[in-house]
Amino acid sequence: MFEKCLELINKYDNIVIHRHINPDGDAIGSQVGLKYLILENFPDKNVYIVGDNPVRYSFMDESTPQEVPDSFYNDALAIVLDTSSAELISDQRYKTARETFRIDHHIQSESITDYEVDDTSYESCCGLITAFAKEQNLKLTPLVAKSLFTGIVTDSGRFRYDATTSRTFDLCSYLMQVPFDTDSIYRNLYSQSFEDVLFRAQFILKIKFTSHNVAYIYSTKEDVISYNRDFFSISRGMVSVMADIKGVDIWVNFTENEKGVIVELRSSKYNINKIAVKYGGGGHEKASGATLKDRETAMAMLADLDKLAEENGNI
Ligand SMILES: [Mn+2]
Repeated sequence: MFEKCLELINKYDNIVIHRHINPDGDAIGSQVGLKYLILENFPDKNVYIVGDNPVRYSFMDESTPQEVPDSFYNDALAIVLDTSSAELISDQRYKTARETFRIDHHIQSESITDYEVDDTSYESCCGLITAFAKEQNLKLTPLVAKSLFTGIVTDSGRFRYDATTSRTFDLCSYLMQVPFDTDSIYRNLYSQSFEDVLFRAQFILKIKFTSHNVAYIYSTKEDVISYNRDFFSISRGMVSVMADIKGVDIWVNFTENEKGVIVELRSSKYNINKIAVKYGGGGHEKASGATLKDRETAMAMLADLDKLAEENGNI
């Protein structure tokens, strides 16, 4: 599956690894994991990682993005990880690389690189990088294994989402042949400041329900200013306060910004992706996002989600 990837890595001395903006554990884990996997097995290569700041995931080892001069791209391979959407790639200079390759597990909307491996049956991009290491018999290091394991853990919802399969555990078993501290990963993932606990509590109090039990939160532009937080920690960060409520199978977080209304949709049971796509968004079957033009469109989407819940028997 990864022959072309190996061929390209062999061919280029200069490699830049890109990921999506607002990186999550999988984006950072796959980026750092692949970088050190290449450096360990091809020690003469120059491999860099670029992108915006990892913020929430800055606890991950070696996650700080590097400075790469424009000229480096002239004779470089750019590898794009964990995104299927061109505008979500952090650092658009990937387009200036001699050749481009993409490894991803998202539903593909368009072809954006010269070559790619896109397999939506994987729980994470880190799972795919691990499969690459295993298939090509590459040597792992503790840093590589820890980075990839972190991405598998975060993107599988701690091994909880449907995408978690026996292969997920096979790949983790493979990574754990190398010693690394799993407890430190979980400590970093679960610990939160008291301020964050209070912030979540504020959102919990804002939860509303449609007649068929779709949970939602709507934050206006004014609300967003009053939170005094970065947008991402409000929009994607707070959707999870509605997870695990008994009787709620669909939940949505609407957050206004200058582009319109940013929506994060989740479901524990149903395919909400089709509704995200209907409104120009995308993502996964049970976790998708979209950007809507105004509150009215947001309410139309909420009505569609309510209908989906009704059709599936929610009272
Ligand atoms: Mn991912």
